[in-house]
Amino acid sequence: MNDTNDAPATGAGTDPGVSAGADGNTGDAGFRCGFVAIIGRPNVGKSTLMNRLIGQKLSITSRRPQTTRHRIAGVMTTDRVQAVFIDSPGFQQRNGGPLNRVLNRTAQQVAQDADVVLLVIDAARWTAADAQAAALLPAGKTAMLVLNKIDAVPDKARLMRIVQQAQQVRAFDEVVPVSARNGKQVDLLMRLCAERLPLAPPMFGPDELTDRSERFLAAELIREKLFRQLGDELPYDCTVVIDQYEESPRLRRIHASILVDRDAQKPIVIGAGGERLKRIGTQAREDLERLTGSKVYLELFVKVRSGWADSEKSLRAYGYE
Ligand SMILES: Nc1nc2c(ncn2[C@@H]2O[C@H](COP(=O)(O)OP(=O)(O)OP(=O)(O)O)[C@@H](O)[C@H]2O)c(=O)[nH]1
Ligand SMILES: [Mg+2]
Repeated sequence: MNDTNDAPATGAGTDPGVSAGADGNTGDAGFRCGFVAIIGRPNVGKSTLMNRLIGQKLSITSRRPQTTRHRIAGVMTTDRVQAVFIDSPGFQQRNGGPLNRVLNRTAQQVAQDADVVLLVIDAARWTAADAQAAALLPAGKTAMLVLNKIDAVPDKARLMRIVQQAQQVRAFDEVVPVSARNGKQVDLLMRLCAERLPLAPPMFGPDELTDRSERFLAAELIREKLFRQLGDELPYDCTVVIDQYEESPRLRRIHASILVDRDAQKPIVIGAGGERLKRIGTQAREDLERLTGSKVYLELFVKVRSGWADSEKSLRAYGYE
């Protein structure tokens, strides 16, 4: 299965429309800067939304739940505001193994540290998992309900019912229906976020897009291709590590390993005659060349590391916070 239904990242918010600060200041004194956490259950489109908000394909997305495993910042800067969006792993209602525990802790921490929290839900329904995520939002924090995927919900009366259900769990400061896929109302969401950020100087340089290294983004892009190529065939216990990353101005030479949990999973990743691994490599290389603006030489290996996701200690060794 090849999941290519990714939203094109054309960018919504070149101008989030914050004029002077609330105190009427202009210039540096009126500059707003802060963190916007993107929270919600798996697969509601959090990463697609962040990419759309910042106008870049930064966070990986796929049709499968639990695509995002690491918090990642996406920075949007204008001459008046800097919004630092934090994409987080989808919030799990079931208490699964160590990986789920770590992912939930990450999501909760992200919400705690933010100036504004966006609870993203699928506009088609309000689920018990949404209610649980809403109930866990820190009290007293600016929180907005984002109903995503409105392109797929023709019945607008349904949205009203969902909003009522959500408001019973948490009094949201704003309710914003959007489509991360086609960008509808994402500029409005950007404006509402910007208005709520505190008056503060920028934390990132004007051209900085993320807090993550190129090496991290490379591993994530390979994992995205793996997820998209494998569909439902492989359980979640695979990850990607970068073994070697050589950087010169016009070339990146990268060796990466895909770690699977069991011997039997290896041929699934490699595919008949190595076809699948080759496709994963080609697609990842193309994305990496776009991201780095340089030529990329990518070599992929598949290795068995039994139990890599079985304990929090080994998860830490593989970069999970
Ligand atoms: N129709 C439609 N689909 C969308 C929209 N936004 C995202 N999707 C799709 O929803 C799926 C999940 O998107 P992601 O952005 O990976 O979702 P996520 O919430 O980050 O998922 P996790 O990282 O697993 O928690 C992908 O197939 C997206 O293409 C939207 O506005 N409309
Ligand atoms: Mg995600």
